[in-house]
Amino acid sequence: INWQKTKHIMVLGLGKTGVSVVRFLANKPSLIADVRVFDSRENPPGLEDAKAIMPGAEFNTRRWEIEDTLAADLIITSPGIDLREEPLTLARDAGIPVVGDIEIFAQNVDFPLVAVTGSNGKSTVTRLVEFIGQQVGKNVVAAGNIGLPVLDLLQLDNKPDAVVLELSSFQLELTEKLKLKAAVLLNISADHLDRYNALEDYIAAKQRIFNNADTWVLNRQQQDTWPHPITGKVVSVGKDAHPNDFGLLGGNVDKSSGPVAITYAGEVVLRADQLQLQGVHNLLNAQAALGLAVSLGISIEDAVEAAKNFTGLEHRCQLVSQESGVLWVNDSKATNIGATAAAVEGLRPAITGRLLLIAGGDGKGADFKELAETLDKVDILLTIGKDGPKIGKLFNGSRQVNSLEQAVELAKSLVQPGDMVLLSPACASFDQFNNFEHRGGVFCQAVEAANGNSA
Ligand code: UMA
Ligand code: ADP
Repeated sequence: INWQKTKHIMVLGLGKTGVSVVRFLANKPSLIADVRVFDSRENPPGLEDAKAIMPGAEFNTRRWEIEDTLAADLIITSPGIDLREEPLTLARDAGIPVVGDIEIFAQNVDFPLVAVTGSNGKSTVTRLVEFIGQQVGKNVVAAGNIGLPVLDLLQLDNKPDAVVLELSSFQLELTEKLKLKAAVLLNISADHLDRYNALEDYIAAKQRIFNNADTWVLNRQQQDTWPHPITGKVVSVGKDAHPNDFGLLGGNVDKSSGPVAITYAGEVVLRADQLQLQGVHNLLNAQAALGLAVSLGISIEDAVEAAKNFTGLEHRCQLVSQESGVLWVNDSKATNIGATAAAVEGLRPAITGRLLLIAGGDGKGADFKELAETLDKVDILLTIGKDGPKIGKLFNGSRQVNSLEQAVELAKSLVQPGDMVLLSPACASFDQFNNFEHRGGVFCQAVEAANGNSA
């Protein structure tokens, strides 16, 4: 980006990203450009903040048109905006640079970076790397899709020793110069298909994370997502044993018992019961986090010791009650099929009784047939929300209920000691809730009420 020659900047979106972009521009001494900000909502969340930060900018609460984009000589867009829309494709065809916040950050940052992408597990791995870094006394900060806009890192008084970026496919679509010490693509399962013409486009966006990465952390069980050619130093993770890289020892993932330990270079480094996270998928997440921590110069021994103290994140396979011997698990963050498959398969070995699954919501265009195999491991299915019936069709005897509270009440009447009730919706929440946190919160309250009422 040549800021000296940029005269007309257009900022698209006024959520967290848009506000951080405006803040960055307001703090840029050499900026000569006028700034026009757009959000198609009447009352975008960041409007007042952005106005206070940059009173001289022009703020528009309307849809941007072709005339607007073609009048700009730099367009800075938010990840929620679809790059396939005409005003943007025409601008790009006309040679007008369209960038995101991550690319601007990449061109201005001078501290070490590692990054995490994948359909599922990003936040868990990102927070675990941050946690490991902090436990060994480094000032490591997590940013990006996890919530802290990356450009705000450039304004910090205390420069971080390293940053862990959680990156979505949307953010990766526009990165060119993102230099990373290490990057991981955890897994790919169908998601966000409303934003891509084909699954291949979604995978290609995720693979861009490796373009300028020294170390590539790759999943051995998902080789169809490996970029070609491989030009970085590979550190692989996987469910199987491996003589040189990360692997798992023992257990039978598809049968009754889970794996017992994480290995590195053929040696056991962490037993499954030393980690406070549930499920086989979290053993993979831990491998990836250890791989990234090592690339930041942390010893594997120190990283493993730190990882033992990590308690995991809310709404991700979080055990919320064991009242009367029934396990109630909140996995509200499972917003796609892959996450629900991982939860069911990863938790199944821990259950002595039956598994009751609550699923449904907004499927974002997913084809639920891919969930059929997972549903074979479920004993009782209750569905909720807009696309609940689509999931229900795949399961004999499933029941659609009107609300999550009703699902919990019904579940309570059906379960007995040894059973697990798992909220893992395989869908986004916005048909019935503000966000996944709201959905998880409603579940937890309903579980408490149901168990309280019965006492
Ligand atoms: N907007 C429009 N028109 C549109 C789309 C959006 O005007 O067609 C406006 C919205 O009104 C909004 C603004 O654009 O006010 C910005 O929207 P945004 O959706 O890009 O949201 P931000 O608040 O900037 O948050 C983004 C990420 N959001 C998305 O990718 C959708 C946040 O990830 C991220 O934490 C934040 O930047 C900081 O980097 C959230 C997310 O849902 C958690 N991510 C997806 C996911 O994890 O599945 C990818
Ligand atoms: P993301 O940030 O990618 O959405 P999270 O760590 O928040 O990832 O987890 C999201 C959901 O995906 C949770 O429901 C969790 O149970 C599931 N999950 C976590 N790690 C994995 C993994 N490695 N493979 C598949 N599913 C996973």
